[in-house]
Amino acid sequence: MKYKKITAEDIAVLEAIVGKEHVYHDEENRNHYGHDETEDLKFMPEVIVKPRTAQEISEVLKHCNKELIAATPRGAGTGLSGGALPVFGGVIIAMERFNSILIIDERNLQATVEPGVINQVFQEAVIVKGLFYPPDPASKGSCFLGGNLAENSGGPKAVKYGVTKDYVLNLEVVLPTGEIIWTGANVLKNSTGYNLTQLMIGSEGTLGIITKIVFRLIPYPTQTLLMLVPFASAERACEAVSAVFRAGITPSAMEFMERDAIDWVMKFIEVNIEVKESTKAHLLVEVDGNDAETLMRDCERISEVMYQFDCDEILFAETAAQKENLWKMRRRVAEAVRSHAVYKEEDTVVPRAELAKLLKGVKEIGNRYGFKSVCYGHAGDGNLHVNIIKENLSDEEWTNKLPLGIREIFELCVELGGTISGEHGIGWVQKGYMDIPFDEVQIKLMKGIKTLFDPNDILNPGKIFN
Ligand code: 2HG
Ligand code: ZN
Repeated sequence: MKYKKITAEDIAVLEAIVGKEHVYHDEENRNHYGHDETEDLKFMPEVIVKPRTAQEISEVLKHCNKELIAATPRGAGTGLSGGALPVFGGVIIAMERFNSILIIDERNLQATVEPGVINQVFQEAVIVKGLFYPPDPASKGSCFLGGNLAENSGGPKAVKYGVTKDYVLNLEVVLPTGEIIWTGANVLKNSTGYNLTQLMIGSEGTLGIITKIVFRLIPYPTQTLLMLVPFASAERACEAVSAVFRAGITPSAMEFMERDAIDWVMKFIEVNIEVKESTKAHLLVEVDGNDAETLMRDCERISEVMYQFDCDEILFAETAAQKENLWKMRRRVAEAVRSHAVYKEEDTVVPRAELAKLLKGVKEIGNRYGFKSVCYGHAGDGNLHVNIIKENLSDEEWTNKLPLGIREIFELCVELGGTISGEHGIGWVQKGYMDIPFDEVQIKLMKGIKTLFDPNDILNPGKIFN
């Protein structure tokens, strides 16, 4: 598909729609919007527009659809699979001016928000009313809710509370051909036709642009307890994870960090905790609720399980400061790896009880291909972030040999009953591996849906599929 290069006439049309002051084509802005948080990727847009209403987006998309101009929606640019990058140039539709929390309906425990609201801003706005929006990606301080829907984002709390899709009731969406639709209804149960709401979630900005989100909320749990559990064996740490659930406890977070992850992040954020020489990995386990007694009992039960898997002395974080410190460490691991090494991030996911086999397999594949990895992530979901470190691999090996190793890792995930992305999406970087979890029948179905929504393939083209 050849996309039309943007002309002065196109710019004039865009300025007439969104206002001259909301159209940018200077070098600095084009550079800024040419990358997201995906390691070593850059694609320059020709122009950036910052609309304020669904109607404006509708007119922009109608113009792009008529002129065959590539249009890429973008939230905060915290994505990790290149999903918001304009791989064919064209126009970036930046959603940052859609930044209002429109309604917090305390009677129905619902909220209507715009996609450019930052995750943590929304969380804090409902907590003050005793309400809770649980999905908490590591980037929650900067990522937009619209981007969280685009990638069906997760985060540590997903293990107990589920992921973004579990909180969405209804969406206002602008289609690539300009129509503005609502996908559902503001109800907790809905069995009315195909589920267009869930189809939009995780569609990575390729089926339509979300302009309003109706979320369901739950009561806010007032208390938490947090434990950092050291292990002399990373595999034993992974084996302990599913045993906790079999013991009848659902923690509100169950994170895994290999030794390098914790060493590098302590150096990166200048926080220090005692780590024994023999420690190879940690689990960070949180329980939440409203009754301190129950939480203490849950922690005792979890500790018993952990000791059955040969953990070392467990660190209990009871004060807010101690908890804050441990979470800060976990949330900053990705940045610490980024600052420490050239790396490639893989967002593997398997059934929880297969985690140890996955970790073992990743290390074995790494030995055979000569690459080191630092693994951490949401062990409770079976979601392991494998950060492959370039270190002494040559550029040639990094570019041509490593993809073969990544392919073996993904084949192992599928063999273990898993798939190739738990929360970061496919976007641009993983599309070459889509033949591993899917056959041509499934891919054909997905491409058919894309063509139905976007017949001229102008919305976020080049993503998810080859
Ligand atoms: C996390 O869990 C985020 O820390 C980022 O999903 C993971 O960048 C990464 O590898
Ligand atoms: Zn993650």
